[in-house]
Amino acid sequence: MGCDMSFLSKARLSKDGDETAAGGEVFEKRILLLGLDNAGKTSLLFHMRDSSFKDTVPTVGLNIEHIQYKRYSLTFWDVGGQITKLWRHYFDKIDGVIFVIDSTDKVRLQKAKLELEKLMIDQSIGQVPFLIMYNKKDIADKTMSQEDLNQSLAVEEMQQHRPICIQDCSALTGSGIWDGMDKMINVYEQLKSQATNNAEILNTSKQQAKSLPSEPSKR
Ligand SMILES: Nc1nc2c(ncn2[C@@H]2O[C@H](COP(=O)(O)OP(=O)(O)OP(=O)(O)O)[C@@H](O)[C@H]2O)c(=O)[nH]1
Ligand SMILES: [Mg+2]
Repeated sequence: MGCDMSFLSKARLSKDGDETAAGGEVFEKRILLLGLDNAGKTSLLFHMRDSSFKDTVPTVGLNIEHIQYKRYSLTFWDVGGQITKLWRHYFDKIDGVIFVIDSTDKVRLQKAKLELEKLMIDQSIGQVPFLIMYNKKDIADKTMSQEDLNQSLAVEEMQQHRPICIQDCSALTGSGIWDGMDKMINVYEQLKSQATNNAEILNTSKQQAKSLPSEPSKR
């Protein structure tokens, strides 16, 4: 499943467009990493940072990492999954959410769904894109298929509320991690080109308005 782009007209635009020393534009995004404890959020973050798998301990509080990827300066906020009530403290001014699911954990899938649903309808998060990462895909004999996971989580229904991308991945092997980020970045690129188009349309209509005679011509 790719990304449903129908939300584009509703999504908010973030503060883009700082210049780098080299003259290219850099786009800053603040992304929250959420999901139940043991889902693999910190492992994914460390793999993005170091390109290798690192041992983790359960996160108490949060980890923050800045990662440069393509034209994007990404700040990830990895919040511990044990006390989900604390997540709301980090909802302000975010540009996206990565929700990590342990694809081998059938028992807690419904709990993960409940937490995800709460986020989907939370007004304070805004219309930012969500990327759902089905992690631990390397555990071949235990992982649920993407189709089954989408169905159990009712992803299609959730897509009515906000933009959602889906990605299988493994923080152990690294597979799928950057494919997921590319999907998220693709959404940002679409939002950007939509904003440019809107600005051009506004500009053209302003110019057309200026070129109209201010008073009707008298014969
Ligand atoms: N096989 C496998 N194990 C993984 C993967 N990702 C994480 N793990 C393991 O799952 C456990 C939990 O990983 P963490 O990254 O600490 O999970 P977390 O979501 O940050 O958990 P909290 O900090 O408690 O919220 C650790 O033992 C990891 O080594 C994966 O893709 N494959
Ligand atoms: Mg953690």
